[in-house]
Formats: sequence, C-alpha cells, structure tokens
Amino acid sequence: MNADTVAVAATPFAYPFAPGRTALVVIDMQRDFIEPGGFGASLGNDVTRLHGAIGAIAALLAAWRARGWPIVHTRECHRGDLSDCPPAKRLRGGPSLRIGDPGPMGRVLIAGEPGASIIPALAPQGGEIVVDKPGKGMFYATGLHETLQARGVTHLVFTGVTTEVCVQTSMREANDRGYECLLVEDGTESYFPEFKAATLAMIAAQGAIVGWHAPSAALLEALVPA
Ligand code: TIU
Repeated sequence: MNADTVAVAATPFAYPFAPGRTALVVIDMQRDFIEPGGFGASLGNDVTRLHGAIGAIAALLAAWRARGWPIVHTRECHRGDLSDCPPAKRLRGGPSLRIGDPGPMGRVLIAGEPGASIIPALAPQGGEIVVDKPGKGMFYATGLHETLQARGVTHLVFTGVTTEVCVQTSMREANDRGYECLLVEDGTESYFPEFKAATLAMIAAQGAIVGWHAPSAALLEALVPA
C-alpha cells in the first residue's frame, strides 16, 4: 500500500483504495434494464433480478456525495436517428422490441426517452458526470478517459448492471487504461446469477488480472471520515 491509500478487505487481496482519486461508477441503472417493458425485458429477462443492487449503490452514492468525491453515471442509449447504433446491435437476435421501437417507456434505449433515464432512487445530482454510451463499455466513443484524467482519477469503484455485460466490459476497458478497479459484489447484478458469480471469479483470478471485488460493507468501513 502507498502512504496515500487505504486497504480494503477484498478478493483476491487487499484493494489499495485512494481517497479523493477514486470515482464511484454506476453503470446503466436505467429504467430500460430495471423496470418491466424496457430493453432488458424485451430480451426475455426477469428484470426483478436486478433490484438487489439498488440499496448498496444508494449507500455508496451517499458516502461519495458526503465527501465530494467524483461520481460517474452511465446510460446505454442511442441517438434518435440511430446513427450511433450499429445494425448488428439492433438486428441481432429476436427481441420483442428492438432498439428505437416505441414501447411502454418511450422508444427503447433512445436518449431522452423515459426508459433511458436512471431510476429515481439513484438519480444523478448536479456536478456528477453523466455519460451516454452507445456501446457496452463506458470508454468507447464517450471521451470519459479524458474527463477522468482531467479530474485526477486513478481508481474506479464499479457498480451497476449487468455484471457480465456492461459492467465487466467497462471494467476491462478501464483496466487496460491503467485504472485500479474494484467491483462491488452487492452493488452489481445480472439477469443470470451464474454469470455474476463467474464474472467475479474471472476478474480476480490470476492475481487480480482485471481487478478486485469486495462487499460494499468492506469498502464503507475503510472510508476516511466525511
Ligand atoms: N443484456 C444485458 O445483460 N445487458 C445489456 O444489454 N446492457 C448492460 O449491461 N447495461
């Protein structure tokens, strides 16, 4: 541990948390994935499986806000003209609604539509970074790396959905860019419990080849007082 880091009990070994230089990342906690009638449900998923992550994310948001530390919210969504949605993404599979189709929460996965908004319980506040991303990873076509570098961010704590799709892709992208990454076990969920378990195992394997994972309680315990 460096002098300016705090040890968080984590898997596969202690995570060197850097107070003030660590952004809390909340991936895609949007109505389109969490509520019935949206993109997640259109793919045939039981959206209630994702609800378990909300409490831990809310607690971490409160802790970060109390300390004035950087927060990133992402939203997977596309422009209304679909110019940033590759046909391969829109046409693959047999969803009941495709990206851009009108649904109960407006056009599916389109920026500005009700379904693309973040659920009210985790709504972003002023000054927090909000990134609309056309891909699964948060760095692809977003400029986020430059924004984080300008803020002096070196460490990222990941939460959100789904563990093995947008969260894992974003964490792998972050690892390649040199960030020290921690995934919060109870702050992420998947439509497939076995995929969540496999993701946690594979990121921490081989000496934290992608990063660490820990429960939110271990992280909150280690935070310096607000
Ligand atoms: N389908 C699925 O599990 N996830 C996504 O399509 N996007 C995100 O993970 N946000």
